Amino acid sequence: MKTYKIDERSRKYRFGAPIETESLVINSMQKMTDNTLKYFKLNRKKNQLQFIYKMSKSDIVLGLGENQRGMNKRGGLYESFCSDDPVHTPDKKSLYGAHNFFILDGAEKFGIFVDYPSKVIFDIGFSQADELNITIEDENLDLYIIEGEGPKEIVEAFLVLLGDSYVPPKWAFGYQQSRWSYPDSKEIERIADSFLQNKIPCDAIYLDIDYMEAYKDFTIDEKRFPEFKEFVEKIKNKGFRLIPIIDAGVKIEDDYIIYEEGKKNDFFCVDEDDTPFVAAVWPGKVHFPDFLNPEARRWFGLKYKLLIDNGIEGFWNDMNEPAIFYTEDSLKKAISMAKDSEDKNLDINSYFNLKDQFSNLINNVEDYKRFYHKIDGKKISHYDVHNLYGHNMTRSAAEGFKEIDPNKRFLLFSRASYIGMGRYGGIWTGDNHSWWQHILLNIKMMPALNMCGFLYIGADTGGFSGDANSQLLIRWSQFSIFTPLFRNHSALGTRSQEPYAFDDESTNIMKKVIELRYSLIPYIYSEYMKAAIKKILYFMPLSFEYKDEMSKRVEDQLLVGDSLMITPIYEENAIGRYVWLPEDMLLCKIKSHQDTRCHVYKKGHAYIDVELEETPMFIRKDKMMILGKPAQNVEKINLDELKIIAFIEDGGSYTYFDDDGSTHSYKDGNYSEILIEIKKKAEEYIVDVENKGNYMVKKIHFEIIDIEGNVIEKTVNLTK
Ligand code: MIG
Repeated sequence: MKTYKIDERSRKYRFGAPIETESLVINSMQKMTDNTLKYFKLNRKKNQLQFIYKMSKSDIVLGLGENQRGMNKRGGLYESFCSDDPVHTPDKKSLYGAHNFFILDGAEKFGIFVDYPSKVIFDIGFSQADELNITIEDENLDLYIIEGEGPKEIVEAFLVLLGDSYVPPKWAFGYQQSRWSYPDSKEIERIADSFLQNKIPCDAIYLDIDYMEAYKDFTIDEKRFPEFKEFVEKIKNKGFRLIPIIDAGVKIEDDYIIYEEGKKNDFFCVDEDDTPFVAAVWPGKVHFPDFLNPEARRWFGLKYKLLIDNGIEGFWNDMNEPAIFYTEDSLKKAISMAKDSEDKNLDINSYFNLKDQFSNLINNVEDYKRFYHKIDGKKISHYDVHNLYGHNMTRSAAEGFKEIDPNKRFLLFSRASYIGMGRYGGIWTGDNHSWWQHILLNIKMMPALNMCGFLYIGADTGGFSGDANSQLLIRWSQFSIFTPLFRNHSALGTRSQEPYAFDDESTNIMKKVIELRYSLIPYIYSEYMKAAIKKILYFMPLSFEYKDEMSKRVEDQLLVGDSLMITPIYEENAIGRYVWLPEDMLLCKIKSHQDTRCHVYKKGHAYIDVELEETPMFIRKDKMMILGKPAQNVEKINLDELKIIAFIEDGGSYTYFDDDGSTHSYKDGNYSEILIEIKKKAEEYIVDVENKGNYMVKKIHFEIIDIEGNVIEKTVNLTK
């Protein structure tokens, strides 16, 4: 083992000669003479490394990104192995992402990143209540340990190692409508018109796999989408962007250009005999582009231009674990077994064995061991780098965009991911269900994903599989208005769940909830951009800011940005809930931007009433929330006048951020900031507003609420 110092907080331990994942962006390292591994006991066996930490009673474990169970991961067994598993029940050990970073907050405090691209097992007090155990089946590994005073400082030190976060265009903070699938241009237009008729804001409509010709990447089905370019423009003129899906597998079909080029240039993953590996997914038989090969990555990334040239400005990358429905060999084996059984009187065990042959065809781990990548001329088993596949597909797209249109921000998010992919795109959390439990899972996952460097995140609002009722969609949306990606998506064959798909009353509530999202965009965007630029968190567990014991245990409330604590309703038929207030806070219940009721709540436990049409949010003490007026889409939002609701005891400040929303020039300092300060002097409040930059607000209305609930109103006109 070799030890390197990265900076004051972070140390790297290298075992053997691991594969470079390129997940971190570290510029310098210093070899250390002190080679003792901190915190963990190392158990080294042949082909295995195991790290053991004895937990004390009060230790909590936070992180691991996209995973099941609690925000506190204690008690669970998790396996990092990107998996296309559409049934997210609590017993599942792997979902689509591999996010091997967590922090331990307790007697000792540290963060750990296991930079290993194949399976990692995290046994966090599952086998033995007080033992944390990390196991890999390999002797080669990079391990990072990050230290800091508290969980927040540790995570922020880790985010620095991850580099600059992906930033989408500003319109991607609008509401987005999806379904598998809106089958043709007529249906898409009908959806767009329904939003306009109902006056429900929306910025994007999704194209799922049926827009393609025979599920071939970068093609358009001309019958269902004739004159695609003109159609994209027509929908854009109505105020909506179209977001097509891109799948990982490339259809094997003569004269299909992507297939031909990939084959000619050896850009596909190969099998044992060096011939392109064949798997079956939606298009039937496919090859998988070797995204770990830089040339193949560049080739595929530049193909997005075929759609960009039609006016497309955003994409979602799917099936990139990669998902495999079956491989030829395994299907043949199953079929021959079925044939052999045909005339036999099967006993029950043989029957189940036969049945398993078929049900185990999908995403079979053995198949991941049967194909290879080429890295620096060396042939590497896919299994050994499995978790880097989706990451590099999304990297391929992001690097493509940079070449195609360097200063433009594109929308991009992926299903599979590895830590570090947050530089290239966002993620959605895959195929959840229209289950109330999945709202809670969504709430718990968001801060864990942020800790792993993913800022542009969200779940299928309303649930993907299963049928949603209107109440579920409303309550879920009241949470999703705070997630950077706010997209309603549902599966083939399920009940329609567009915001207007239920009764009139529900439509009206959904309209107001989505309008609230648009009112909140000045705050959400400002907080997102500050998080991206300063490498801080957007979502946080309460314990990152409040040091009381209760705040460590609360799992269904989140801090959102600098000013808000949210307490979503996630139980069916609930008309209120219990909340924990680590300090005095101001509860605002919002029915619409004209109908907001705020009350001061004292520190402690409380029960709050929240009717179906109300979205609750707490403004923290000495903090302020900034609101604009809703509009049909993000570009139509008028930011001339903003409203600030502030909850002030002694005084507080807020930095409001804005920029052009469409280019990368914020990186060169091209953005605006308004520094707002409220001070209490004697019995008076003094408001100070300093205006820097170009994207300007003309007027701010202040509603300052003091600790007794008195309201003081003020209006400030801004000058440059
Ligand atoms: O095997 O493209 O997670 O969002 O609608 C299913 C169809 C493939 C899985 C994605 C889902 C998408 C669906 N896809």
